[in-house]
Amino acid sequence: MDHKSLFLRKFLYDEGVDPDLRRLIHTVAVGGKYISSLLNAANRKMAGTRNASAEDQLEVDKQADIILQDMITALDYVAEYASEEQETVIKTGNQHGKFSVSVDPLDGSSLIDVNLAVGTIVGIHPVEELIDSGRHMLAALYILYGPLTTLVFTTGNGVHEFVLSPEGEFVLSQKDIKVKPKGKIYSPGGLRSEWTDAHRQYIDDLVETDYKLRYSGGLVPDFNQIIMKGGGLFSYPALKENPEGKLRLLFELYPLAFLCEQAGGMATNGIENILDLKLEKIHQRAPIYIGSKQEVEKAKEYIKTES
Ligand code: AFP
Repeated sequence: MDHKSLFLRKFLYDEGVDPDLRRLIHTVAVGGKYISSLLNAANRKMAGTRNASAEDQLEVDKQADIILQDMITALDYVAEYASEEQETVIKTGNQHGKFSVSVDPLDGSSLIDVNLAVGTIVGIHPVEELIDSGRHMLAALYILYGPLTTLVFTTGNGVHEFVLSPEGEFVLSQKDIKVKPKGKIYSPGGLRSEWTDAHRQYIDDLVETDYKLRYSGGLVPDFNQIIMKGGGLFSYPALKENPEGKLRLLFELYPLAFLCEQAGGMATNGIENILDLKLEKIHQRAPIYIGSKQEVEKAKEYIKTES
């Protein structure tokens, strides 16, 4: 490793990030290392069976949730832990708790058995704001478990990517990542037969203007590709039978919307900005169009014809 490599902890310190927020982000990063090694263990295909010590093999997404819950709730400045894997918010009872943390421990876990990339998504809110909107977020990050394990985060001062080195450190790989006003790739979301007319017309417009289809079925790798390829459009739309779509506002959409806006992009449910949507319940879903401003604005034009 180049001796000038910038580790995550040093980068956060140099950026002047609040010390407790620095420690929380680093704790999540360490949890990501444990999850990365969990995914590389052969036993992931043995879930539902019993290991040598007759312990039940948990699904990896539940194992990932246990890792992150144990590490995050042990921090005395964390007040609440909300997980996509759990029905209710865990209140730590910490007297000095100042952060509420939302976690999608392992998004896309159904893709693991076909060896496709999956990810962890984390949002960090001031304790008094978790169940409100996304506008007060202090930090957002995702960890992508692919050929490399990468961590992409923002604390409201740009978007930066770190890669997990063989030595086990997250090392800065890209600083101040930006999304261009217009991209070349799109992810349409859902089943075509379930799309509304407005969504279908919008996607057909992108196809007719030579956008390339990029869709793995994993939100984190698909969104990461939009960010790292400099732009484009990811969508999971309102569906005829499910007008709220599939993706969860608190656990998935708020963090990615914060990251995308920090990278100069945009995120909407077709009508309002994602970060302005009011959260009424923790497993609330919402449609999403996220990525380059031009594509997202165009989506709003199509969707408003339907509302
Ligand atoms: P799983 O977590 O059940 O694998 O779903 C992954 C996901 O929530 C998200 O990662 C994808 O963007 C979306 O589903 C893909 O959904 P479709 O398979 O309906 O396109």
